[in-house]
Amino acid sequence: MMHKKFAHRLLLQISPPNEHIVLNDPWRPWWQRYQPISYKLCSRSGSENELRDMISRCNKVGVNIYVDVVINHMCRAGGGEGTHSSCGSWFNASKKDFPSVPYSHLDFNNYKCRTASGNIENYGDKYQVRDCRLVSLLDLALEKDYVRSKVADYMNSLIDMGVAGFRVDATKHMWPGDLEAVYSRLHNLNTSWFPGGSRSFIFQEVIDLGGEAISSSEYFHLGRVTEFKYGAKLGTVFRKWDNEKLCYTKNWGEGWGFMPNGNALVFVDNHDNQRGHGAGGASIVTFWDSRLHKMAVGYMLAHPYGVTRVMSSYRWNRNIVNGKDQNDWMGPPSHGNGSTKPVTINPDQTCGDGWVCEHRWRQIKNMVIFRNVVNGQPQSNWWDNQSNQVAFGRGNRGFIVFNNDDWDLDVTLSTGMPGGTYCDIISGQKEGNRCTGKQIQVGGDGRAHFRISNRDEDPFVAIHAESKL
Ligand code: LAG
Ligand code: CA
Repeated sequence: MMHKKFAHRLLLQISPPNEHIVLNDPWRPWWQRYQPISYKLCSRSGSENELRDMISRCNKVGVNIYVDVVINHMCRAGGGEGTHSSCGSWFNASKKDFPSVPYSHLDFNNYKCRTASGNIENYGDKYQVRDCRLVSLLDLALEKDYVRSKVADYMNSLIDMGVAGFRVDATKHMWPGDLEAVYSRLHNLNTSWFPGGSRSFIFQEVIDLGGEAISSSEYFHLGRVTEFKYGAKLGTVFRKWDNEKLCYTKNWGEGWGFMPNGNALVFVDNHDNQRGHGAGGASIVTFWDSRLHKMAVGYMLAHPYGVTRVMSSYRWNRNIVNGKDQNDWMGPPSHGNGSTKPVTINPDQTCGDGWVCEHRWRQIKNMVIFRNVVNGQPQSNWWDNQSNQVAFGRGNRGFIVFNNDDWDLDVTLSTGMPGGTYCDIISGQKEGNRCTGKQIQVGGDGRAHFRISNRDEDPFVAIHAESKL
């Protein structure tokens, strides 16, 4: 039997844990971790032993680890020669020599790429996108059995340590057949933590907003795929840009032209688009707009579409000039030697020292529990005011109400929930036999009265089966 504490299963994606380049200009940007030097497990986050220790401590408390694997490329073509790397491995970027893997110039897509610069110049040409260099990064020849075996060995070393799966970086830039060959070599998950025969959960990063040569669907048979339209559209809706209204999300999901529910990995923001990298643009809602962010993440977690991912961030000196953040490169809170500082936890359980930890915000943490409590239930009892006030349930297990209008919400709704007194999990939660925030009375007929001021700290209310007194 599952221990109660484990009933709410949590998944955790970590930054690339392998050896990466170390850069001085700009100083230790976060994106140095997307420039591999080898598959040794030491990064600015720590050593192999520290990684192993984290994986086993997390697995013990029901938090499974998913690793961001950068397997399309190594460091930048002009990345120099020397030991400016996180484990101190020597490399020579201009000779394409990475002896700690080892990879030599034979392991890269050299003349296979037909552009003059050797870089991707036209996203309308799928050969360029797969065989040329993404932003000058040395492109691996994944068609080679040798390269496939090195990549699979790296992923297997992580599986054997106890990780549960992978976020595959830059998937669009790799041929589906090459990925299939790599995935087919992966071990089953470690039976110290997972049932025998378990396979990795794989989600692949493909930016497909439409209008390019490569479509997300080319990767559906290999694993889940990121749906970048989701956060871009949800941000537009919550910001009320382009005349969008929350009531238009009645058919949210496939009805909005997103990929099939069973293929999608969805998120409000990610490490790229929260700072203007990647895709999504200005509509993306991040912790910098915390009130909207809590609402958008709440909406995502309440809605049945997709497998959901919550972002957890650090703060940086954001400095937007003409729409571009001049400090979009700034890395996490770091020591003088560039290693990442530990996350400090305040007495109230929030994070300190520059760590934002959205996943610890009460509203977001409680909505993750909501999602688990309503798991498997269909969307039900939709209501809207033809503007930005909407409500919906998940069978008889949960109900949520949003007020993103500039006036109060005051309405009686059918919730589908059994009668009783429920604690709102946004303004507070259930503690013992009382609510620390608002209480919602559901009548024997399933109807309940909701009042949400547009000036509330968080203008939404959510109740679920386990928040009942
Ligand atoms: C990804 N997904 O496909 C990651 O989500 C994204 O964070 C990675 O880019 C990218 N693919 C490559 O793994 C990040 C930064 C880039 C950065 C790159 C390499 O968003 O800005 O490029 O990592 O570190 C940087 C400079 C470029 C330069 C390149 C090589 O911004 O101008 O050409 O380094 O020097
Ligand atoms: Ca490639």
